[in-house]
Amino acid sequence: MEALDIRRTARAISAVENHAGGAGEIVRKAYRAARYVPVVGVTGPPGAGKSTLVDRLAVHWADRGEKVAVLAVDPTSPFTGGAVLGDRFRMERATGHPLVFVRSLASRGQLGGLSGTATDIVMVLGDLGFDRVLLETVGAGQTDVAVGMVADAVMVVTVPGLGDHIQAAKAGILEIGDLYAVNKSDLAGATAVAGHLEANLDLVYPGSAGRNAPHGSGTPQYGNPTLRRRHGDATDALGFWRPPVLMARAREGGGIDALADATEDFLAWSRETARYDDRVAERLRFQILRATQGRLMELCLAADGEGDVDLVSLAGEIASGAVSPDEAAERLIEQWVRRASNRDA
Ligand SMILES: Nc1nc2c(ncn2[C@@H]2O[C@H](COP(=O)(O)OP(=O)(O)OP(=O)(O)O)[C@@H](O)[C@H]2O)c(=O)[nH]1
Ligand SMILES: [Mg+2]
Repeated sequence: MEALDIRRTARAISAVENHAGGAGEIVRKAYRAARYVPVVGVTGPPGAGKSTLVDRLAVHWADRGEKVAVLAVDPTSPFTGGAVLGDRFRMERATGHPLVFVRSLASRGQLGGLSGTATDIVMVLGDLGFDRVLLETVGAGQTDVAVGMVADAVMVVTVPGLGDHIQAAKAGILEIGDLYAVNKSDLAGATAVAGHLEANLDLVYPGSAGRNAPHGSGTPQYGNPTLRRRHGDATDALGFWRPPVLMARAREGGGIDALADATEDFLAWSRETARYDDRVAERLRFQILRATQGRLMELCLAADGEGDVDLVSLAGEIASGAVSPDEAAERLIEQWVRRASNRDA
């Protein structure tokens, strides 16, 4: 089997992450190769054992011959100070495996931007020959949204001892998981956590109580539209996915095979029902808009100073309370469009 070129991979990813010279060409080449590899997102509260779990899962798939890339998003902001990277993402088994590449990405507080860059990086990893990407993010509000944006399958990790389960439900974890892992199930209270999760899932997936497999018929229900788009409706026997809840003991390696199998089951279901394609298409639409935003900014910057409206005067108007930044942007764009159409005429 062909070995991983770790250094080449690391260089390519650094270039894309830092928007360094050559990054544009690397990314364009990757999109042209169009090798879409499954991305498994693993999210959950700090200390839940996400890294330990990802370490185990990466080795699980690598032992089966897959080339696995692990991306760990470091949510450390300049304001909160730094966690020590080596500690947060210690993945000893994976790092030592010849078929696994491990890399952390700094989020720099730009979550929308991060998911865009992460999507590009995933494409580059596909082009470099990886077969699967594992993405660890700490579940804290918006990072959840970001992982849902980048990943084809989202695994939400919970643990006993967090206390308020209603709080967890409010934080939106029930809206992002394609599967749930109750880790540290060697500790007391794990069964209760799983029970709470199942009960909450009964509420957000009406008509699906008591079944993980899509069999039988429920009463017509109309749940959360986002979830219906992602997982279908309980009345639709084959087109419905009820996220399973599985127990894990990542530290000792318990429950890993079952989690990996459930992830594969979800990805297979997702492909069969074309929901996989829907997610990819949604992501690509976001990438187009992101690129459009960047391009528009470049164009306006390049033309700055050529018309009556320029950045310096607009900033002055904002400072004096005459306009808001979005009104200023509107004027800048209008001027650019006007000048461009005059040029074309
Ligand atoms: N008891 C028990 N501890 C575990 C288990 N899995 C992981 N841990 C421990 O939990 C602690 C945190 O594990 P990590 O894998 O770093 O957790 P994390 O969610 O990645 O943490 P952050 O990235 O900092 O949010 C470590 O001390 C692990 O050894 C488990 O199954 N049982
Ligand atoms: Mg971690």
